[in-house]
Amino acid sequence: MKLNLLTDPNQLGGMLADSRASYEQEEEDHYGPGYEVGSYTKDYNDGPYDGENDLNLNSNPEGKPRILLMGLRRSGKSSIQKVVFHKMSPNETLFLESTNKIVKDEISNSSFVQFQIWDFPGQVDFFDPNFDCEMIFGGCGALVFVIDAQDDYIDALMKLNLTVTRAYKVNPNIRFEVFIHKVDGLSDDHKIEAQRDIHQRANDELMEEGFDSVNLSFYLTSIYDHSIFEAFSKVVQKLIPQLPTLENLLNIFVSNSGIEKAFLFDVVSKIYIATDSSPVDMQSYELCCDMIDVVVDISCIYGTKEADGAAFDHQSLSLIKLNNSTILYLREVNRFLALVCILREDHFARQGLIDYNFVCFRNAIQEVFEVRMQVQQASNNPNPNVGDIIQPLNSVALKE
Ligand SMILES: Nc1nc2c(ncn2[C@@H]2O[C@H](COP(=O)(O)OP(=O)(O)OP(=O)(O)O)[C@@H](O)[C@H]2O)c(=O)[nH]1
Ligand SMILES: [Mg+2]
Repeated sequence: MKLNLLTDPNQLGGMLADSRASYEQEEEDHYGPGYEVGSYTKDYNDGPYDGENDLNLNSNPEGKPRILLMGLRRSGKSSIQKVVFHKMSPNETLFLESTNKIVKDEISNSSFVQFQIWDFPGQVDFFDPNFDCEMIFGGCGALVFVIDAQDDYIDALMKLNLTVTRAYKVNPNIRFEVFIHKVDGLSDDHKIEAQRDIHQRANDELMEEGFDSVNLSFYLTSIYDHSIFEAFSKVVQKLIPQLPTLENLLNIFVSNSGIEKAFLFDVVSKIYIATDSSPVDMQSYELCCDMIDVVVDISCIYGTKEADGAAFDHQSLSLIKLNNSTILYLREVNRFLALVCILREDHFARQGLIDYNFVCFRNAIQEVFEVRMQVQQASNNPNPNVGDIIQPLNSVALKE
């Protein structure tokens, strides 16, 4: 049997050249030719910048990409932030106190995905002179508005409208994401109906006020299942300028290796930063999330304590056979990222091919970020000499 193999490395080289060209074009389209890439990766962490790969998201003028969490009191904002980024168990959120000032959380120290989340108090008042709209919305990448679907949502819709129109006037580039939250208490029919109703009312109101060009995205979420991770994955993905390139690489990898679905995961947060273009079904995503938990837990218990005791390192690799002839296959991509694939057992007979293609894929990802680093270097230093560019590139090479 013959599969459409990627046995010729030049094939991948060609592919990479294409995706790089498109990446550079995207970069221009996204920011315009004069856009200066922020240098936040160097000053963002408390510790010294170690030159490892990281993903500089769509950032604000100070170089710090920001996601705002807004919504009425008790809608679940702090719970979302704690569950997704601080591994709090959903039941513990029952004891969270109401937030009374803006809480800024830097998701940067351990995670590949680097940004700030600002958790707002529910009673925030835009007309308060202390509320600096320019500062808050000016450098914001995404605004997540949380609506409690178990409660009457008329007040929440009014607040949503006020928030969106305020923010849009200051910064029309913000992405507006509406989480219809706590849907764990709703039947399937009720969920769909709530989403339809909220979608319609929110959009109608914006149209009436002349904000036709504002685009709201809606998600059904709950901290009691994986839906909140899935929704946050999508929010974060929209802020990653390299996303089309990553998807392209995943598509090529998947189609040449007989794989059904592949996710590129940020291991710490378990949000996926990219996947191939076949539709995502929730069950596959949940399986892959669970696999990461299994790998990290087993490594914590049985792993050797070398390499600063991290549960996820360059040797992380795992294979789980399910009882329905499906295989889950996890490989480390770099310090923060893992590729998790779902494939049929008979396709795994060609593991050599998959492993070879994986190495090509990992190198390609590496090159994407090298281009990114070059762009950053060049814009930080308008008159670079060769040494300035080559030196940092060496430091991001993967430790094999
Ligand atoms: N059933 C259910 N309850 C949730 C969910 N998310 C949060 N909650 C509960 O909602 C309550 C309020 O959560 P918080 O995270 O404190 O809400 P908040 O929006 O930060 O509230 P303020 O800080 O007062 O603005 C807590 O008791 C949570 O346990 C969910 O997905 N489902
Ligand atoms: Mg709160």
